Amino acid sequence: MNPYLEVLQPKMSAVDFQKLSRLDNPIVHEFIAKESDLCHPEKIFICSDSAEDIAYVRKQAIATGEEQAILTTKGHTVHFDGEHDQGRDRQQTKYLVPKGLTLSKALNQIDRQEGLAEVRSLLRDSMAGKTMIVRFISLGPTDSIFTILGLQCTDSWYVAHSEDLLYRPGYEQFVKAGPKSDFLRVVHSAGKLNDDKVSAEPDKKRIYIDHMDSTIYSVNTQYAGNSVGFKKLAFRLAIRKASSEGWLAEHMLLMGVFGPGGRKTYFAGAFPSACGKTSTAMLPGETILGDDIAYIRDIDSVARAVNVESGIFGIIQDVNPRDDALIWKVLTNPGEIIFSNVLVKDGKPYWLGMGQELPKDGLNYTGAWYEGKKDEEGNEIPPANKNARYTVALKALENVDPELDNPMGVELGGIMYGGRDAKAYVPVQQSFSWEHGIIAYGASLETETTFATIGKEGVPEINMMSIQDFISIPLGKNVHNNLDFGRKLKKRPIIFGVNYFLREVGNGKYLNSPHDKHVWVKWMELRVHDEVGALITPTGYIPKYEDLRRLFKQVLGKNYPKEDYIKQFTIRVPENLAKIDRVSRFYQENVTDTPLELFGILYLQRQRLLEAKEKYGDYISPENFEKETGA
Ligand code: SPV
Ligand code: MN
Repeated sequence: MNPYLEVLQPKMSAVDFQKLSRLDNPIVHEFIAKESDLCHPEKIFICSDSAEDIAYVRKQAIATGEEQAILTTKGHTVHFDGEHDQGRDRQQTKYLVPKGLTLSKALNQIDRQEGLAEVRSLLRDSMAGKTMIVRFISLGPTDSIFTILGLQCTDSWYVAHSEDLLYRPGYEQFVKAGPKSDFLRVVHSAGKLNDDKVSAEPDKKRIYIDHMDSTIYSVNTQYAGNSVGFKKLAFRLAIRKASSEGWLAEHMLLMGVFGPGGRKTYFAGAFPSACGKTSTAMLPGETILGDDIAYIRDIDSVARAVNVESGIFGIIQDVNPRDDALIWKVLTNPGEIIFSNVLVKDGKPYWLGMGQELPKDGLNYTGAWYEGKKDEEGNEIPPANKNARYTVALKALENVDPELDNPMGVELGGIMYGGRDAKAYVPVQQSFSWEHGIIAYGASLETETTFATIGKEGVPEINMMSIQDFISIPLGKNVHNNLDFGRKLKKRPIIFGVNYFLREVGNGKYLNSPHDKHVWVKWMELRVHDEVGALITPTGYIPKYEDLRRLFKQVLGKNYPKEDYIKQFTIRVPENLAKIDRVSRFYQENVTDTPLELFGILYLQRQRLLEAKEKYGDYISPENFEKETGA
């Protein structure tokens, strides 16, 4: 027996010890022993992939009060996070950077020694009197070139339960892997809990990423975006790994879109948080593979992608039976679901924008809630948090794609980049080339801060490829990696830019309904197969009116007036020039290693805009643009 097993044995049952010993991997044993020594749990539970262990985690989440079984629908539970723990915490999420190494200054960082000392002191004895749950998971399908193994030590049964819904089990993968050190490690403690079983010391919340040791530390938080280490935290480590190994780890949805004759084309889509990613992935009649994180590899010169996860931690605000029929059905029927930060009244969960009146009182993330209740600053507390969420396994959805667990992934026909851009980009356009798409749509992605992160909402910002919050390599290197990845492919996915948030000049009204994205997706599918033409504008290829009119009818049963098309697809020269200025400035000021190509491609786009302006003025109706040859 190795010395680590020896120290661990007294903390666990004979059965758990047997499960741990079955892993022929002293590196795993050492990690658990080290973290146990630091956090001092009373007991350790080793969670294998067995149905029995998984049921036990679920049972404990309820028994300890982190989840409450107060919802009447079978399988539904509710979890609350603290008032100051309702989103990802950018301020307190930092990279540990060793002396002598630098990261782009746009990234939040702390000296590694200092950060380690701080977070480890916060973790010291954090699990006293509690059980440390050890979970093994597989990021990506199992037994695949995409597989990355992950090991988490946490004292939160809610976190362990969430992981069960969100990831593929990995215990047997660890058994198979033998003494391998190449796995991601996460240590999490919810810290001291108050009577409501909520992290009681939000001011001591820290989320630190140590890429030197492939380890993530998270303490004094329960919000899944901060505590489920395999989500956005492991993603940061994966981005580094991908960068050094020549593949891509992306904040992207994956979906199948049906074309004529039942053809299915797979798309990946990058959108910043709360910009329509999940609702795109769940379009009715299409298939869903994933809504958050994808790994993309070049396999035999073809871009193939997998969903890193196997479940959804989705925003519940605005989910209603009319706009989101599929997920509505899942959320209102029996099955395993964790609701978080919703309002509960008489055994029923309620959320903002659900299409019905909400009760005037109930239980929410602030405890007993009543209409007019105010927070410490005197602001009225909403019935449910805007960032209230549901956690569910993808297999609960009737349109889950059959290739979800294919170890080879799916072949990508297209990639979309979608921001929150009120002023400049048209609702959908296709890039002139891989490089143009990566730079003008991906690297130029702009959004506004939303409720998915703690802090002020509505602040405009660049969100490169929607991974600005998660990037862990120099920003310029990421642009370079993306350019390079496509260049090596024989068959490059077609790149599209989408924008669901364009507003009318003058009155500021949104120009599109949330349903319109279905039409854009169908248009993209046809473009991938070269089955519809397009108009050439300075910023990309845009749809022709006739094609959209036909698709609006076909997909949504709606008439699509020409005036709408013209408003939506008018090229706004001043706004587009201003966008190019902002993007160029961002890279000039923040990124020392920007590939020169970025400035070149933006320069050409500026020239095209200026030439068009010369001919047609500031606001150019799509009717002025020429058809692509052959269209
Ligand atoms: C996001 O905010 O992008 C999410 C949820 O997908 S979180 O887990 O908080 O990252
Ligand atoms: Mn996300």
